[in-house]
Amino acid sequence: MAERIPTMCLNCSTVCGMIAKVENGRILKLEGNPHDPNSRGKLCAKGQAAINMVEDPDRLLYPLRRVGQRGSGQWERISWDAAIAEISARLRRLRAEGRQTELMLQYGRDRTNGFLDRFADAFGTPNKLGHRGLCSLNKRMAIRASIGDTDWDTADFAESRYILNFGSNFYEAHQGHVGMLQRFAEAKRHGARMVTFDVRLSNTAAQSDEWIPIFPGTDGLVALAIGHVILRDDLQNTAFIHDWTNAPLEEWRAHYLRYTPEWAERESGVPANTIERIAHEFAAAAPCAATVSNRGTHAHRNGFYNEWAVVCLNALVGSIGERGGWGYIPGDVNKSAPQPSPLPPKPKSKTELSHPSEFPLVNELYPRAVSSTIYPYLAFGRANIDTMISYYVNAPMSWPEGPTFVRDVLLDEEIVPFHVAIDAFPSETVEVADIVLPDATFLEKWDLDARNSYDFRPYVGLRQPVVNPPGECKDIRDILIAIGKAVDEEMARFFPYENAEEFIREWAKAVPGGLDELKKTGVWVDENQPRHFRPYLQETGHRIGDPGIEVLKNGLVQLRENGTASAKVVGKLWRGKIVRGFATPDKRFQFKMPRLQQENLENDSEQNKEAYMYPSYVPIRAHSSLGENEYILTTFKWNVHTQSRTANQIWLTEIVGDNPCWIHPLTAVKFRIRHGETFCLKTLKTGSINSPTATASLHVTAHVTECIHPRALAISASFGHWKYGRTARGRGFNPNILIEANMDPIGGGQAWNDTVVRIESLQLEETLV
Ligand SMILES: Nc1nc2c(c(=O)[nH]1)N[C@H]1C(S)=C(S)[C@@H](COP(=O)(O)OP(=O)(O)OC[C@H]3O[C@@H](n4cnc5c(=O)[nH]c(N)nc54)[C@H](O)[C@@H]3O)O[C@H]1N2
Ligand SMILES: Nc1nc2c(c(=O)[nH]1)N[C@H]1C(S)=C(S)[C@@H](COP(=O)(O)OP(=O)(O)OC[C@H]3O[C@@H](n4cnc5c(=O)[nH]c(N)nc54)[C@H](O)[C@@H]3O)O[C@H]1N2
Ligand code: SF4
Ligand SMILES: [Mo]
Repeated sequence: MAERIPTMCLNCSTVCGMIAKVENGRILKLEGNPHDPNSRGKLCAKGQAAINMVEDPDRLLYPLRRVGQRGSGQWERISWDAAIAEISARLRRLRAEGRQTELMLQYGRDRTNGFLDRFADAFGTPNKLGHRGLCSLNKRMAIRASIGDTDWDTADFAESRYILNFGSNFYEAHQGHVGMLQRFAEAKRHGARMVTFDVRLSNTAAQSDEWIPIFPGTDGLVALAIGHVILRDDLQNTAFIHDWTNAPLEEWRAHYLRYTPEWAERESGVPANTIERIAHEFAAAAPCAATVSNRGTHAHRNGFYNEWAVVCLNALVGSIGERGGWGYIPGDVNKSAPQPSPLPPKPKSKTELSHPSEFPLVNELYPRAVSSTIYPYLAFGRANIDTMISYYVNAPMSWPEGPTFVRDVLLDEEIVPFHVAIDAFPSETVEVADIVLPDATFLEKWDLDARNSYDFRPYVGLRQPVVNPPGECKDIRDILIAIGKAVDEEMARFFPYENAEEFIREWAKAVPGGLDELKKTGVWVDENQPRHFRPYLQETGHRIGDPGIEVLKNGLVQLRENGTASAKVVGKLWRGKIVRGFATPDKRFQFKMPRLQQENLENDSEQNKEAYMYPSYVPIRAHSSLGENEYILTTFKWNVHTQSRTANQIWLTEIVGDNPCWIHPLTAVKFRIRHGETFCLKTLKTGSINSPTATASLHVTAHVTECIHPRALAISASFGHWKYGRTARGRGFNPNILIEANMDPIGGGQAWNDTVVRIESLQLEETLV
């Protein structure tokens, strides 16, 4: 009889609840866990194909040490004891010499939810650096800056009536995929409508009532123009603006005045009358109206402002926190299940890697998150490291100029003297490592995990081994516990656990029934909490007249503890009650951030500088003077692949095994490129960060389709491996050869969808010859 073991998927970051049917130590089938409040018993194709990941014939099985030159592919098998001894000796020396900041821990899909922090903090390095800046940083920055409570939105799709989608492909990707699309599909059956702005006809656009192709990087301007119409025609929610935003209605009006639908049409190509209509429809559906957005909107040089402008639409119509509106609920599992002590203190040191000086707002709101700077800074001496530990990350594939510049940096032993890769597959990161440690895959390891719940109640899910890892693979926690114990006694204090399971058992004590209960159900939902609507109106429990409670002139309520001089703001007075408000300094939604006038804004007169303290449109300079043969290269996620890491999962690669370049028929005809033919993309790099000006070029195959904006091209980032495994290797193209490190100066996020490319037809060249 097959056993049914609940766990959590990690084939993408949506982390759906999963049940593994296991017999004789092999997985027969992966299904959804109906107890998961987000995914409610459903998995996507990637989740079901994760069996391929476990049984991947190319998996790493043993610790390895490089014997030839770095990158030469020559390895010897070593024991775990030898590997741990070598790594810990190096780390011990760094600590003894006070060189803690010379350890850089580089990670990608880390769902240990705190264990990597424990390791970096215990060691004493601030350089725990993820892929956040490549992923969602601009969006998270804008949300955190405007509401403070969390960095992620959770629209109440189930009860929505109207969804305005700016560049999210949640039918195929997005961090909430399965939970979002199920609920929107339900709402749609009850008459809800969705309008999608995308440069491509994604499957989300296809499932919408309207697809509006948009010129890349102009979503923010369209959102501002929608706001213009709402305010001009007096369709806003005046009470919300008055009570809950940090600027009066007149100030909103004055700012939005300049963003006319006609201007938006000129820049974005979205007809002014469409903008007018959408504004009316959105406002009429409020409060059951919400925006959703993602990398289409924010993965640009002006991404922070674009996202902020989109979020403000919800404030304008007062749909924030409402049923059917734009909600928010923290998705961090540590809020429900705090980390077990002893916890190491956070290191006080800062480096240019953890806190790059050009990004003051990011360093304040989201330290350690600007990713694109890492390799240029290492290469050009702005940062100095001795040891790099890479975990679940593939920088030579995923970073801007990964296969070229980043790979070269990683090959250079002067820049990266010692590199340990903790991976499950022979990746392009493993290629450039000195020591390789084989990790267990997510179906063989332990975590507590959760996301923002589309059911609006916090929950805790369990990831547990459903089969034993093959060879000598070990759970990342076991690896870090072993290294932590071996470095020195002081560090070992924070790793008083026998193994990963013991740590999780301790952690899970925060949940009723603990680990034993979680092992059976896979998930615990905090049913005692009210569903998280209107969180800012929740009463704090304080009353006027309570000892120490003081209401200030601006409505803020502060508490002065018995006899102490310092007071803490605990909420805001609203209609006679003390409520939580937003987690910003003045407890309101931020429509104005005066400090942004001072930040490094690219252009413009003094007059415009003032406008930049509000959500604004910052034109992308490189796009303003596009030559006739120049196009904007965008990239996207395929529904059956996650980043490039599923490319060796054969069921998925049988469905999509290539990444041709989407090109509009008008463009194709102009360059005489036919469907399926190879053509060349070229960029002139500006050298803004990676010094010398240089060109890059890439041969791609054409996917000629009307489903793309005529001035845009699109390539998925799923392929282009030169290592990784027999199924993945040699398929498709890596667009990151063309894309240079280019960050939003405010939000710090990588501008993936801004690259200007020239098309060169190989056919035309041949005819000319
Ligand atoms: N052009 C372009 N580039 C992009 C994007 C894009 O859309 N376009 N997307 C960006 C985004 S959103 C992100 S989040 C980043 C992601 O970039 P990464 O963080 O590099 O990607 P991940 O898929 O999270 O991690 C990939 C690597 O983890 C390793 N791995 C896989 N399974 C395991 C495991 O079980 N254990 C361990 N230890 N390692 C494992 C493999 O080497 C795999 O290649 O890429 C960014 N890069
Ligand atoms: N299947 C799958 N699911 C995933 C992932 C995956 O790799 N594969 N990765 C996970 C991760 S780490 C992330 S960050 C999320 C990403 O989730 P999403 O952001 O939803 O996915 P993307 O494909 O990166 O980008 C969304 C859309 O933006 C469009 N776009 C590009 N430029 C513009 C523009 O200027 N304006 C507009 N309006 N649209 C534009 C693209 O065509 C694409 O359809 O997905 C998560 N889920
Ligand atoms: S969306 Fe698919 S791949 Fe992502 S966690 Fe859910 S089932 Fe797994
Ligand atoms: Mo991402």
